[in-house]
Amino acid sequence: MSKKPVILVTRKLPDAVEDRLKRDYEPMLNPNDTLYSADEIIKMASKADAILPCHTEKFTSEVIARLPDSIKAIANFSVGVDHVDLQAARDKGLIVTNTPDVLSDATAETALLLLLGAARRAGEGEALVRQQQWKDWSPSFMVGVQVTGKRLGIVGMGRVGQVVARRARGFDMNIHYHNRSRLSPDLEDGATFYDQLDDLLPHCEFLSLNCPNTPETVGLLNAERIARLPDGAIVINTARGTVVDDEALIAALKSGKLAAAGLDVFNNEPDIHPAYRSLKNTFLLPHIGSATRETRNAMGFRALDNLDAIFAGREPGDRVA
Ligand code: 8YV
Repeated sequence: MSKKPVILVTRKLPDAVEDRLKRDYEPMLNPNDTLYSADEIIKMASKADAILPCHTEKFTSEVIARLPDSIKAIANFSVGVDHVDLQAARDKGLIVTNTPDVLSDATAETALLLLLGAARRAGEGEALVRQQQWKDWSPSFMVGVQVTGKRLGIVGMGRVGQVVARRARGFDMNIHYHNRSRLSPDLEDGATFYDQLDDLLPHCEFLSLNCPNTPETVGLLNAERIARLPDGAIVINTARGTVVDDEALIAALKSGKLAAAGLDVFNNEPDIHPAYRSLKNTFLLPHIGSATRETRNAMGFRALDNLDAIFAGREPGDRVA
């Protein structure tokens, strides 16, 4: 019987995923879910044929260059691959895969949760109840922004953006979007397309960021772009923290230019800009976009489908490098 490939799994994965790993591979598991350093990964990788990491492990060009030749693939447990230097991986002949599709519903749910939570001041209200600071009711108490029928601008109308649009239509929201390319009429489903991001912004009572982290999107929501939003707009981010210029967003939340922001992703997670915590008009989540049982299982199985293909000599379905 030929030896099963050895897979270095950097984080604790759902039980069902680890069971399949044990059945089909020789996994090097991380039962305590320790966050490995690059040096530790490089050392452990010398015994492995592939790595199954999360976005918490950074595969910079330096790390990739130091990976042992035994490693054939990096099969990510994530759709975003901004933690991997794809060009360095290609140069080293590594196959890199991700897990698209399976987390679109969960991430869109989180976007809607942020949208509602930010608009209706859910974080602030929850803290009042929890800290026994809820003293009274009055017509002016905890008044927020109504969501129903408002205009929602979506930046990045890929898989997640399209589901956000569908769910938002349940609140009778009018969908406007900017994307690298215009969607076909059936996918667009009546949404208004803007070729230029700057032309979209003045229409956005709500703005949802759903674009990947690429050199083009770093700092995309900066002071100039925020100025183009209507006064009192609400910004939602389930994409990556890098898409936002923190100082500009914080200034706009402080001045009242923006009514609120709902954020699941941040620059420098988990050591986020402290001002986000002290502002009352932020609704904050700790990067839980894909954190449902169903989705985390599906992400793991998708990563394993990719590994199965790689070790069977087939082209993996989700190859990004
Ligand atoms: C995941 C994500 O939780 O898949 C992504 O790109 O941002 C998250 O939803 C995380 O990346 C898992 O590694």
